[in-house]
Amino acid sequence: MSWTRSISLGLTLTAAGFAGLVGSPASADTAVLTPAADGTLFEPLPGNGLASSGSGQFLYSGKTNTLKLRRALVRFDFSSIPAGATITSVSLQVQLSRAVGGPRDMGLYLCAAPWGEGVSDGGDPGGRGASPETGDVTWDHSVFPTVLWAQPGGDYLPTARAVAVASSSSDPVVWESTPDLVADVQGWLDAPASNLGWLIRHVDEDASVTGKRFGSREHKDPAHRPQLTVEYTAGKTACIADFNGDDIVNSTDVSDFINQWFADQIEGTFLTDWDDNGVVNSTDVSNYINDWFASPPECTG
Ligand SMILES: [Ca+2]
Ligand SMILES: [Ca+2]
Ligand SMILES: [Ca+2]
Repeated sequence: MSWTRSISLGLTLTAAGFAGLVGSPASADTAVLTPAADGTLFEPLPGNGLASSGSGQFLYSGKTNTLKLRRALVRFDFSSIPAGATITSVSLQVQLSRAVGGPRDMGLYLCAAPWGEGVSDGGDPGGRGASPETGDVTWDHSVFPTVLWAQPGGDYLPTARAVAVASSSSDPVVWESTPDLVADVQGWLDAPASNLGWLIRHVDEDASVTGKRFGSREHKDPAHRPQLTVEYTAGKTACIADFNGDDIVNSTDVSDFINQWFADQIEGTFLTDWDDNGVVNSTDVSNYINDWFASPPECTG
């Protein structure tokens, strides 16, 4: 058929006229997530037992006044973000509640092994942790008491994905979005089994007393819990405008779409309900045409 056709909406759809129908692009959404799991690696003093605080209110990074290191772990669940979404921005905030040693750079590092969270609770102030319980992380264990890290202190990749300054005792620490953080979350969304989370540690671990304490996901005040803000656009496959499924996007798809759109009106079907809102109307035509024009070269042959 010709796709110059006057339809009941009063629109005359011509090839040239489609350009005038271009409307809003795919909508942007934001998810604010608290961790699915978090904990601290407590470097033990010689002769002392291992410690953990899987369910305590606090996480730690830096060096204590006994000159032992602390490193934190956080992992998030991205199942609330639709599969196929495109991640556009990722930032993490934690809330400090104790700090020594002045401003320090804290980095996010990609964790390289699965790890657990048990019910140990170091309490408040909590900087020494508590005896580890089954499933906890320790300086030596990714899953106490059965699984060891390859390296004591945790397995992680050596380059920070983002760095933020941890300043005084009551400030938030905010890691602003970086391409690396966006890539991490995109990868975890696309392949959830690869999601091992981030390790948080001071960039300079040689400096003397530097310890920082911040809220865990178990903190009694939700405002003190880590918050990951993820911005994304809902996913559509690149060749979504291939309406007739012949692996090429061309004018036949437009005429087939318009034919089906009229058929939907007559038959009460919804095959052209392009925005999935339960109504077949002119918005679906303009949205389809948007997607048709947005088709990348690999879809149009
Ligand atoms: Ca925890
Ligand atoms: Ca096609
Ligand atoms: Ca619709």
